[in-house]
Amino acid sequence: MEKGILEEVKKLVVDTNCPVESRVIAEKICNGARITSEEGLWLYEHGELGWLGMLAELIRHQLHGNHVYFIRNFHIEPTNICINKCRFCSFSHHFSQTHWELTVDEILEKVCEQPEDMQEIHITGAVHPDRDLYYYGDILKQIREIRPGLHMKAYSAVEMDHMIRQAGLTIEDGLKYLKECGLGSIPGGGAEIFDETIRSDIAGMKSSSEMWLEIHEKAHRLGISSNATMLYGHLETYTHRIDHMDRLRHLQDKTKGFNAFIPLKFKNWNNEMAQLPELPVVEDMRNYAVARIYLDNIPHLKAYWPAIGKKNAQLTLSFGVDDMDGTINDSTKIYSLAGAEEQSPRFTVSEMQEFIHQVKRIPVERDSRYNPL
Ligand code: V47
Repeated sequence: MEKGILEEVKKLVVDTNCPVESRVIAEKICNGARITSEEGLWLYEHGELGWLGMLAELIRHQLHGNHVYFIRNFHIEPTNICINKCRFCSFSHHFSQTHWELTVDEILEKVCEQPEDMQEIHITGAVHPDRDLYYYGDILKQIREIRPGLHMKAYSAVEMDHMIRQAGLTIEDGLKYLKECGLGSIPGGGAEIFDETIRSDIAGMKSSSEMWLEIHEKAHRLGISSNATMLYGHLETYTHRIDHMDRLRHLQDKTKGFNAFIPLKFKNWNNEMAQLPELPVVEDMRNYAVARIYLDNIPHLKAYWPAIGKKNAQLTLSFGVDDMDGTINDSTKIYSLAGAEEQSPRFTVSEMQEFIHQVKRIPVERDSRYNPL
């Protein structure tokens, strides 16, 4: 398959009927060279869906062959009480007016309910005003006691910024402490869009882009890997998306600590930005493809299927995606509250395998470090 695509791409390189920009970009991709931010912007502005998909698939195939990764995982969302007032958020107490917080015992109970073969817990939620590093560190320690083999991907950089400041520590010492408590990696949430003007409009009170990047950089230097997200399809332009990915690509050149990039499509239910229409699926697929092409140094491109629905997630496998997040086990509400079609997101392992087989790919169950199991 790769050979077929490579031949097609090579034809494009010499096809003088194609715009010169597309030939230059195709040639770079054939040679494994990096595209510039201007070229990235050109892809967004002029790249036709099938053409972008072909380029992204070539890269994906060179990196991962026909494998599609997935993990047995579940989420814990500790609270919806939040100091931030992000206008796109349907989860926090600000819009719903209902306040809740799980007790530590309730969290531990949820962990105990999960099957023994669970690989990863993903903990993220709102930024509670009163909880600090030691509170959240204790949760990790207690989960580790119950399930020593469970990888803990916990607390977005935005949550960490607040909890570490509450405890009066430096970012570095805070991260070291969480690592001692059992933190395995950091989820990609809170990145939203790095452009400072758009960020302050949609998420004005949230930690800055600089702080998000600083926390991930410091974590990588301490040997803690992480993911990166991008919230798209709201007020941002293509230039803002390229700027966002460019900041990630730059950091990744320095640290190599990002495992996966996860585009997150803005969903418009029950939030202060509900008047904005959601993007058409074609735009989602173009966005996945450009991300795969632009982020040449982040190994995995992940589709978060609870956000876009199972059918669309299956389509992303033809636009550069190699990672289908996880089985989830109906444990997250962030997207169902924002209007995602998956109101009780859940895949059994055999359903996930069948889902991947349907598009003629090979399902590979992985651990949190992408080792095949
Ligand atoms: O930062 C919140 C997004 C993120 C909406 O690291 C919304 O493996 C769209 O980061 N419409 C949290 N998006 C979730 C997250 C994540 C998800 C899956 C996997 C990983 C990983 C990380 O959810 C927030 C924000 O960008 N979000 N509300 C909304 N209405």
